[in-house]
Amino acid sequence: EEGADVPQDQKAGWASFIKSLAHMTGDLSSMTAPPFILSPTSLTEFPAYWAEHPELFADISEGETEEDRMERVFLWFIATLKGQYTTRNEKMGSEKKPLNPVLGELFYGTWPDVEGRGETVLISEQVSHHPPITAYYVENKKAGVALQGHSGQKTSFSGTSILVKQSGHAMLFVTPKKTGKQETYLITLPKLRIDGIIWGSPYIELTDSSAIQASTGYGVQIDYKGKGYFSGKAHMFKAKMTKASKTIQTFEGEWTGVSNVGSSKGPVFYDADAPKEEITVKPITEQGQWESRNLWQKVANGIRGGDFEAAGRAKSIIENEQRQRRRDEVAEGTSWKLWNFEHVDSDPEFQKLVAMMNDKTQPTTEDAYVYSGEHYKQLLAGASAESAAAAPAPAA
Ligand code: HCR
Repeated sequence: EEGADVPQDQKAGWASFIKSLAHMTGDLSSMTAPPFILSPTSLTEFPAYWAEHPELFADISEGETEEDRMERVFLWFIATLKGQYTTRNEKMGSEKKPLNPVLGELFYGTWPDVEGRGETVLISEQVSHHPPITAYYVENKKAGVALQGHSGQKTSFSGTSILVKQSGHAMLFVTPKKTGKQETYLITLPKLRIDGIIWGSPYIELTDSSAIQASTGYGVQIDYKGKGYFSGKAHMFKAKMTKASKTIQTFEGEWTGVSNVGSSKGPVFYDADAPKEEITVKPITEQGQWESRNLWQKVANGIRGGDFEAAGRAKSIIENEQRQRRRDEVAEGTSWKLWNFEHVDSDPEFQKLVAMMNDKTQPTTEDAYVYSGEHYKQLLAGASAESAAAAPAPAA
């Protein structure tokens, strides 16, 4: 029955939300959805999904050969997918509507240095509100691996599913332990289909293809299929690693489960049951006012506690303040300055890698957000100055 998973008192609200999808013009972020589908988490937190397997991220630079490193990059990429696209279903029962970040919103966190693998840090920032775009930088200095990217979404409605085209791309920078010579990998993003809308229990299926193109000439194309394509299973992929149009290796399986090298009878490539490590974030009381969990605290508490009026009021305060800022900027002839990133129209390394890519997996836009880390570095310097001041004076 339609709306089977929608709470009784929100069925009318869900039905009108579905109707409104047909008239959707811009992005979904501005749309009002009934409370049961709201998530207390902002989209600025999502880039953390790139590093929830910090050991696989760090291990990339340990690869002995160009081919080995390409395979390690691909392994790490596949390992991120389950977290990226199914976490809300696992934690909250279905895909939910995340909080729409404000311009300038920040999300900072780390994964600890365990067994000498090095610390991994995440710097995430909302760099555009209309359309919503989040830029991120993930780095393990010790390992010599860094990821710089940005993510936006263009949504439409098919009548039964929400279709999401991801805009943006990521660049992975690897300094191999073996050669010490930096390699780059351009990563493009899959398309999403949000199914289960009619029942009120949305979930994601990945569609079409994405790719990873290395400066070494190696590349991987990944084709995604849902139920009834390659087999009766959901969340399937097939991938092909090539160099100079020559196939080096194939992979296939479930991105939420087991995948194999070669055919489904080949050796296990990755098992998505492997535990993931969540990011460590400062306590809210120590966060700055632009940091996501601090900024949205009242809204999130309202959503979690079922007090949607309080959530709504808190959200209006934030949004009104934002509107006022934008009006002030217009009046003063100024514009918002990003904290940690710089917008560029394109860059030579990106162009070089795109040219090596198959048309159908190429990103739709060339622009990028280059990490400067200005605000994050100031914060670190401030923190160490504080702890230095608090520490006892060194003995003379
Ligand atoms: C489409 C989506 C917002 C964007 C989310 C993205 C694409 C963001 C970048 C991450 O790296 C991966 C990612 C995962 C999410 O699955 C995806 C979200 C799923 C739903 C949400 C819509 C804006 C909200 C749809 C509202 C429905 C659930 C009623």
